[in-house]
Amino acid sequence: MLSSSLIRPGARIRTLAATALLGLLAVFLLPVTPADASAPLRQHAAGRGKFIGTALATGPLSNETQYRTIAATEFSQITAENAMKWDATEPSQGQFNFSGADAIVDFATQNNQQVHGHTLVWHSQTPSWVQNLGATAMRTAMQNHISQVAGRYADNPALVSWDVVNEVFDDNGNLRTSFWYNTLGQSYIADAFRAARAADPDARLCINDYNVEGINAKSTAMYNLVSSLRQQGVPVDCVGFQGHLAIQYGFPNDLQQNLQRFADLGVQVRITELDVRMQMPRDSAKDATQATYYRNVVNACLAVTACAGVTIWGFTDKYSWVPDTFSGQGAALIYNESYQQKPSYTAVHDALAGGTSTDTTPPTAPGPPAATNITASSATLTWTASTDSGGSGLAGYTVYREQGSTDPQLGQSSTASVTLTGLSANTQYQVYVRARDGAGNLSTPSATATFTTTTGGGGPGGPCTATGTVQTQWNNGYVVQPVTVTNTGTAPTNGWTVTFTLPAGHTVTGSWNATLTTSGQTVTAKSLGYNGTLATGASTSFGFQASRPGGNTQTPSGYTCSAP
Ligand code: 9MR
Repeated sequence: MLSSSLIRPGARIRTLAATALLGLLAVFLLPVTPADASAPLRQHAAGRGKFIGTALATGPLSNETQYRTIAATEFSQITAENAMKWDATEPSQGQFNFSGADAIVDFATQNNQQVHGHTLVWHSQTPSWVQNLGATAMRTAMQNHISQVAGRYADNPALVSWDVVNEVFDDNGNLRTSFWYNTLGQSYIADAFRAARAADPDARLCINDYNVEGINAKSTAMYNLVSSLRQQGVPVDCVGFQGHLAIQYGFPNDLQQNLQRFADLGVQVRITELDVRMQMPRDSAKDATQATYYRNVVNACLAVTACAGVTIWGFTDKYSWVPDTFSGQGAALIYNESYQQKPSYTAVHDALAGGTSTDTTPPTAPGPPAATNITASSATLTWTASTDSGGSGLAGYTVYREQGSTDPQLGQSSTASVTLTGLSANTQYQVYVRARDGAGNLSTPSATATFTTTTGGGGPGGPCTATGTVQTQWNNGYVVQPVTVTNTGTAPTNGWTVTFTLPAGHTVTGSWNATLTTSGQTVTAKSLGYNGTLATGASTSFGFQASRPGGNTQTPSGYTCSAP
């Protein structure tokens, strides 16, 4: 929070007061009632005391009417996707260019929107002239850049907040060894905040990062840094959680809890760069899952008083950074390439509009699943559909494996059937299904069904089994050791092959006691000369190490052995 002594007397204070009064009037005069159900996002967000933001690219902003219209109508806060970054604003030392940044601020002003400045100090999109400076010159250049860029908009009432430093952590929670850190040490962070406060005393100053949505090593490092900076009197007012999510990596279910622990430090929190990507092509099941992610993020922010709002990283799939960065992935936003609203738009809209009348009635429980087409690694489950009467509609089903305290998900479907893949051979599975509705309510579980996958292998050397144990894991990697291979046949093996499924985005980085090859998500491990022969009942083992996207908690599954 800004203390009043830090607020400079002047135009901004009067503007803030006037805005607050208008906001109050808006709340009283324009209650969000069912008659407003189709109102734009920003109207519903205002009714809940939050902003709804989007990142904007200056190209389409200057030459696409549809882009401008949606940006102006639907959103109450704007972030420049690139136009305020260092490479745009100070490409060579002391030569400032504010054409793109001004275009964003002017657009926001015309449309009665706020601007969140992004970003003053980052390791990326910073020209090499900065990176090559020595320590003293680099610190001076940083302070000058902050002073010029934040200073330019300090008296502009549209510009309300800044990402002062961006992405200062590695995924394991260590400070990123960027050129900033390597040249200046950790002190550059506090120095940047102090310089920003001096340049714009009444802007809210944020630290921003990705993979910090859930409670994990990186978000805990962020928590500790923010706490310690504030104890030292460094002006950190706000924490930005970027929210670059992917449906294949699961939703960070502790998002609300995580936001709240930061809020309890006394800082404002916000979602700054929300998008939810998927493996292409889109389909209705993926769209439904994506919509649930968007809804959950908005609901988490609504549930935390100190959460100021949610910014989506662009709004149309026509202009999204995702396909350029993650090959084969996309469709991460709330409008498609032709500016049609997607289910994710409806989810954001309805969550913001929901008020207290959100659907809280879960769907009925699905019927008991029946397993057919059972192989060594797959099975098809079919059940009687659920119904939903709460208003938000049935969104889909999740299949779980009954396994005690935490039951892992085996699959998801938007219809009353799914084919599970990546199962282990010769293994008994006890499974059940839960339905979910558009508001994220989960039904009670169906009755369980039990089936056993068939035995893999079975060639001349006899069948074998493989089981993998995760020996150790960290935020963005793990070691599986041992993968135990056992000859369950009646004759010795003459070489064995184990296959298993690597979750999307994971990469094998090392292995021992077997030769591993990867094709798509399937890894094939072949025995070596010295461990291919196993007597009946004998075991051997191999191991491997893999990396995975930070924050992703999946590990491989479906170890299947054959000994042809
Ligand atoms: O969306 C931005 C893309 O157009 C740029 O090419 C990219 C360059 O690094 O930056 C993207 O925005 C990033 C943001 O500034 C910081 N968090 C991650 C965003 C996605 O990469």
